[in-house]
Amino acid sequence: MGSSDAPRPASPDRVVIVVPTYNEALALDDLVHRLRSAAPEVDVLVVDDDSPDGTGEVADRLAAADPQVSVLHRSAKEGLGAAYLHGFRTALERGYDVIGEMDADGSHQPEQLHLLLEAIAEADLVIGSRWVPGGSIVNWPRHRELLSRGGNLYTRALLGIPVRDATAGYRLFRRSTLEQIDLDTIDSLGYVFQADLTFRTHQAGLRVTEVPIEFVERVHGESKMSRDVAVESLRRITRWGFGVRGQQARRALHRVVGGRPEQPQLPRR
Ligand SMILES: Nc1nc2c(ncn2[C@@H]2O[C@H](COP(=O)(O)OP(=O)(O)OP(=O)(O)O)[C@@H](O)[C@H]2O)c(=O)[nH]1
Ligand SMILES: [Mg+2]
Repeated sequence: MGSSDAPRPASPDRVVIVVPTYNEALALDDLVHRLRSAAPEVDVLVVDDDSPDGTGEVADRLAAADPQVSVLHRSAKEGLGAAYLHGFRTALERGYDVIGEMDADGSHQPEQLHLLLEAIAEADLVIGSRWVPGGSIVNWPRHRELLSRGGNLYTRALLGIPVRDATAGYRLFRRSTLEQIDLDTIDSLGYVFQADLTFRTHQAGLRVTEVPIEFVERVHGESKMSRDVAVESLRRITRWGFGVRGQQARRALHRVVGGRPEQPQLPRR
């Protein structure tokens, strides 16, 4: 069939999903094949931090076999946020309209990507959410569920953002969102990066939409979640929270002090 007979895509947007990897050799091949067959129009950019288990070579093999898959090799493990920043900058340079995030371990299911792609038409950031009605988790240990629910409750309350799963890592950003939130000033290198970007997007007055997803516990490999990662999150979110509260207090004070002239004036004689 000639290419002119092919159905035109519903949206002309060029989309890339950035997949950060550290020791995901057992999971990556399956994930990339699922992603490419679930959303054939979407490109994949793997960002590997020189994984000792050979993930980088798996990614190279996938890229050699498929022009829509490419790889960034970084020289050392510097955290999830650092890997995503590198991937986002490269995706922006390459001219993509929509830039996404997905874990390599199969927790985020490529077969649900269409839900996020549909929602990005009316949003600046779409989050695949575990904690909105219809969202779910499969085989996640109770302590991880409590950590995620508690962390999200804390984040929402402290930062005042109306997002149920601010720490989730299944997302789509419009390129304009990433251009607006100033990637150069982000220094959250660990998992708190996700909350940081949610907060910045909300602060910029942009539209954040959550769509329910099913989050599945990884089958292969090990979690990179650690005590240090959790402590970094707690520290930073608390600091930002006090920043927000300080701003609100200053604004309220300003309204009181600055509001005096607007008080009803006594008629002059
Ligand atoms: N490039 C890079 N990728 C990372 C780094 N840390 C984590 N990742 C990747 O980020 C994704 C999320 O990490 P996970 O360990 O699955 O974190 P998690 O989903 O919170 O933890 P589990 O639920 O236990 O799997 C995976 O694809 C990891 O391979 C890192 O320092 N560098
Ligand atoms: Mg995971």
